[in-house]
Amino acid sequence: DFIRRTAQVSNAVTRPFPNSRKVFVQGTRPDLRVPMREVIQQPTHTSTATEDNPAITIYDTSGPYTDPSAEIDLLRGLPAVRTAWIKERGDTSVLDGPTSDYGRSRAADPALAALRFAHIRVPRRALSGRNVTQMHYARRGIVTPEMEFVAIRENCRLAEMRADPRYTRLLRSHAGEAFGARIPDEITPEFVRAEVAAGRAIIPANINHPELEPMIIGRNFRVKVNTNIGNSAVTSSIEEEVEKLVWSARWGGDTLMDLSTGRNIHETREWILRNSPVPIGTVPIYQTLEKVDGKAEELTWELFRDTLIEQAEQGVDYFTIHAGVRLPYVPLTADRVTGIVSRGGSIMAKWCLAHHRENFLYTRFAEICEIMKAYDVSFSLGDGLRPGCIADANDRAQFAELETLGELTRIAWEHDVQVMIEGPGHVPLHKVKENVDKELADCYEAPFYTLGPLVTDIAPAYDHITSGIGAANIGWYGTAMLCYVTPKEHLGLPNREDVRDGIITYRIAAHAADLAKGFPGAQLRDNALSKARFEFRWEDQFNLSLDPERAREYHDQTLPKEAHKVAHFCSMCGPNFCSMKITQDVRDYAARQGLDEHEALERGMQEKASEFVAKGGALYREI
Ligand code: IRN
Ligand code: FE2
Repeated sequence: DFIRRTAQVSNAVTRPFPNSRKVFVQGTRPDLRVPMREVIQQPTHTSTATEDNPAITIYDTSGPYTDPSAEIDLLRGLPAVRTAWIKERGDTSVLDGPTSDYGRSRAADPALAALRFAHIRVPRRALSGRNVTQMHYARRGIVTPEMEFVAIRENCRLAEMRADPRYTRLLRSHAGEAFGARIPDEITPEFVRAEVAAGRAIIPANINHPELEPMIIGRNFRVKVNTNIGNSAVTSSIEEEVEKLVWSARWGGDTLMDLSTGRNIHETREWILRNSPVPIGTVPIYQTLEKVDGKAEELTWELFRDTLIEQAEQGVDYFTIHAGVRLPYVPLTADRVTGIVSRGGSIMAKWCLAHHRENFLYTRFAEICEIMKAYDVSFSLGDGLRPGCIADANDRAQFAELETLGELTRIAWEHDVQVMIEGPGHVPLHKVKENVDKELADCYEAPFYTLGPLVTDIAPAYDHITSGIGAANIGWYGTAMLCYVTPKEHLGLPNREDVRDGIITYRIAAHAADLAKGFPGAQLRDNALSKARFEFRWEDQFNLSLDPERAREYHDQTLPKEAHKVAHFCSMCGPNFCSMKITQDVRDYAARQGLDEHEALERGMQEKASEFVAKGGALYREI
């Protein structure tokens, strides 16, 4: 009954983007098709001519949900686009449910047995002694389909556009300042392989998440955005969880962490994974804590290990593991204003203190690596001692942990396990760069993944903004992925609109960083949108924006009529005082009079000035 009700996600989260269509760029094999979104533009009409504007291709995280031709049935899950790639490598075996070593939790869970995904998906693991990580292949010189996929995806048809004269002016761009990042002019599959082999980038892609559209996290690629979802004791059903995933991917979440706790945690995760085109991360210590009824001191390595295997087998792509919270570092937090603010960090600190023993995640780290490499789960090494306020930023506790994360990175890489490093938190703007520099040095350039940081503590209800400022800066300096923060941070559970505000804020930060770094082709969308704005192509201005729906909505609050969508003004300055209209008038005037544009501008401005005075000189007017 429950299952039947949730077979489809609602139109509220899948409604198509205006004037957009899904396009696929074909790779070297027929089953390698990289989805992108193309925004169709309208022609420019001037007094003298009509000019066509070319379509703009946009990096697309939304998966099949925005493809009107895709048949989506949540009961079946998304098409498993990677299955053939994984099978062909010949290094995995199929797990046969309850009889497998790793199947204990599945067998013990009657609710899971009722799930209908079993008929379409059989979990796999590496054949004994084999390693199935993208890093392992990369280091042996193998370019996997996943690597080719992300190369095509990062480029977003840049080579095609460079060869097409209609894009020449739109491709103009500033050189960036990349702080030691080395971004090539075009991303090749071989470049992807080399970056993954060096540990500078990761492709989170569990062999049991074949529904995934691969993406890459590294500072020589586009800056990515992670979103978080979770249920809580008081809210959320499973169908709401899947809708949250679709919602997150729609607005541009590149990855998603399922931070659910409580009842149905395993089933919730299964539904999310089977229906997710983006990599899914979790913090396995949360579920382990549930298994001991919330008593941190009762956690054991064995329980944690079983939880890791359970989740790895389901297809989780990356695990936050707080292995750097070492016993001797806990006292370093004693003088802090806000102590330990990480959930996972505080759980492990409590365990360490209760037993007065070293963190078992640290002492068992090599054993954890054995599990990670059997499924290709990436590490997201947790920042359990991140600063929770401006006063605690960059303190000894934070940096001691970071140094340990570097030591653990080395161990993971000995196992060819992919690693990224989690970072803060709350940091004043002038201390942000030091975080990146230290992370790159101490963790051997493993990708950095930060939560904001918030650059001030004084704006609860606006912490998407306080953190978005830190995120744009830290992304520019070299952080590879930004963990979003919603306006409800520190206050409560975000609702759907909060999530949207958080994601859009972080897409702004990530794009600002890409522009500043000079990522090839990043400026195209800015150029196209600005040209549309200048030419009063309102529809194109909305459609090219990060949130076309809200842009249109705000415009329509004052100028709702269809006719206004071609009007050469908006309600900010009104019809007579629009600077862009004046400039265009001047250009037309110059063309007609055979004048130089500067002379015409002088004359035109004078005319407008008299017009302004004649009309009473009011700057704000009702329209
Ligand atoms: C990201 C960077 N630093 C922390 N994060 C995210 O914070 C992490 O990936 C996870 O989604 C969330 C909660 O982590 P704690 O509070 O358990 O450390
Ligand atoms: Fe905080």
